[in-house]
Amino acid sequence: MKDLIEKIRQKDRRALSRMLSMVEERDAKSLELLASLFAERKSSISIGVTGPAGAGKSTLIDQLIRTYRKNNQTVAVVAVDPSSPFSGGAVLGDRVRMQKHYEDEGVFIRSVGSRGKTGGVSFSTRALLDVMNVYGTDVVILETVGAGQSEVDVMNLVDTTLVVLTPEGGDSIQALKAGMLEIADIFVINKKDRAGSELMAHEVQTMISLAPQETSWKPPVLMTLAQTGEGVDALVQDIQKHVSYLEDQDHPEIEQRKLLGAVSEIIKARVSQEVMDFCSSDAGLREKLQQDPKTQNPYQIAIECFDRLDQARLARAKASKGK
Ligand SMILES: Nc1nc2c(ncn2[C@@H]2O[C@H](COP(=O)(O)OP(=O)(O)OP(=O)(O)O)[C@@H](O)[C@H]2O)c(=O)[nH]1
Ligand SMILES: [Mg+2]
Repeated sequence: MKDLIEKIRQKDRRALSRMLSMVEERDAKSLELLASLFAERKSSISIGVTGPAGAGKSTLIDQLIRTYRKNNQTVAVVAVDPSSPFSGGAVLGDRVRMQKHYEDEGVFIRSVGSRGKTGGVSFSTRALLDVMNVYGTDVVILETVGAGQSEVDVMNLVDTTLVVLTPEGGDSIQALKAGMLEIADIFVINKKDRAGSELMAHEVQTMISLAPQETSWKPPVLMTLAQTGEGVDALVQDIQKHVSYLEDQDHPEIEQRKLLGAVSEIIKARVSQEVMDFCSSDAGLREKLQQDPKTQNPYQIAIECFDRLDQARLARAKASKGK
């Protein structure tokens, strides 16, 4: 483990990859690893990109990567989205485009799937972002499809949130209803080549002016054509403005709430995994699951699992005292 930590400090790409896998697979040692490395996080720009499916988030991120790479900045991308090009679910064109970045030493792309692990994606995402920060990439970008509360929660992990909307369909309005308005630091109306984009930008402006203003930051509304990169330079400038705005802020009560949120999320992930691991290996539970489901009571089964977990813990505690 010490060896791995040392290699990450020396910016060994393969060590980083191994550590990221350990974190994602919730290796038993990963929590200790994260704890020992946490203080070594370097300051980096962290950007969240969310919005409806197909809005052009990945295309826009591709352009952001290009821009930052031109300035010699290193970039990490974490995609929390099973259909994202980063996880290989996209059309060929996207894959070919991303392939170029995979070959670039200054770019890391990683996707987070729930993959049956308990504790939600929040924990894995947080841990991956922290590892990237320890490694020290200049920019960290998080992509999520804005489909609900869990995506909104994940956006708390980054400093600057871009909400990407398009003039197409009613998805964008739905997204605003689903809480995207509250989390946006910058609005991006993408696909400006499509009819209705000006109107969309105008509507969003109106919504912003009507929404109760909680901070002194007023989210700008930008228009982009992600396929060609049009509007991306202005976007990068606004991201920088937001980063500077945050640097001037000091909100201890928000920091405190974030810390509490982080602790409870880490505990939840660990506890739910421990309980699930125990219960799924429990012979009593397996036997019940093999019986006629109609005769079974799920609450009762859960209670019995908890009882056996308590007993196992007690036995472990006694054994360690006896040593
Ligand atoms: N016309 C037009 N098409 C675009 C633009 N930006 C992206 N697209 C296309 O829109 C489609 C979806 O783009 P993606 O970047 O995969 O969108 P996404 O938001 O990442 O999609 P998911 O990850 O599946 O939610 C692709 O076919 C892109 O080529 C744009 O500015 N104009
Ligand atoms: Mg995508």
